[in-house]
Amino acid sequence: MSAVTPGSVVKSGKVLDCAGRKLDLGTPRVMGILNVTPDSFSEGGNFLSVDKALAHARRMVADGASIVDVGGESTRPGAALVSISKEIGRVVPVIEALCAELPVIISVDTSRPDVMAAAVAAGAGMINDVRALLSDDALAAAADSGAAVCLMHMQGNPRTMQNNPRYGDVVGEVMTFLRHRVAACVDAGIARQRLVIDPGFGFGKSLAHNLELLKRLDLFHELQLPILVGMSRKSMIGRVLDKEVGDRLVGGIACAVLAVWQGASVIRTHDVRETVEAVRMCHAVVAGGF
Ligand code: 7PJ
Repeated sequence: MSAVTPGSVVKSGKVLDCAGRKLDLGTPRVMGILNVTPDSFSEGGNFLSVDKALAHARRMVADGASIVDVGGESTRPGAALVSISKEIGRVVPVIEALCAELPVIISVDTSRPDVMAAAVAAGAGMINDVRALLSDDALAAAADSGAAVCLMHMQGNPRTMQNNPRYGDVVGEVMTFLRHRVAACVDAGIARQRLVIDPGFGFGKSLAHNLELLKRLDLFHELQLPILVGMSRKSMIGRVLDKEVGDRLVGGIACAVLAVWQGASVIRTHDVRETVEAVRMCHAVVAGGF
């Protein structure tokens, strides 16, 4: 821990522009995961109806989530492909209902330009794209939307990414990728105040790669953008602790704390209540002032 400067969070204290709404990232925020897919790996099929999705989102907001991330296409290896209209049909009614009721930022987890546009028209303030706007027309759709964008790193594609991930220097290569995507966004007219970066834990990374990225997360401040991380219930925790997906909460909290300690601004999680508590405790130490 000696290489880590606890004050680093102050460097990335920023306000994120989410289609005109401002999200203050001066304190780290928790993004709650709302899957509206029948096949996502840890909560498969639980929140398929709008009412169930709403109830779960209400719970996450009451527990302290500042962002709710709505996903209609599973990125799990081997997951079935969903048509664009099916994805829109899943996420838009949920986003409309959430925006009408909840005082938080709604994010859409998608790589498809038509879904981005429909979701932002329905009230979403953030686009969370695991493909970092590399799909055809995604850059322009995101730029036009005015929404904030989370740019995530992935090596390969979801179907094959875990087959044999390879890097010379994982931190350097992920950072180079994100630097190029940030530049592409700025060139396309997306202001830096709308951008968040994410190393993409588990997306084309071995256990060793994931652990190194977490250990060196503070290096990503070089890009001078807020950092989002998603490690909740992922296999990096299962592998270290030898735990099944339903039994990874404590490991996930440890990862969240290590990320906030190094200045992460947003923690994406299934376990909002516990993560909010851990993040607040960690931030109290990081921010000082006592
Ligand atoms: C991530 C994500 C992540 C961002 C998923 C899962 C797999 N979006 N979407 N970062 N992971 N930004 O939730 O386990 O790590 S889907």
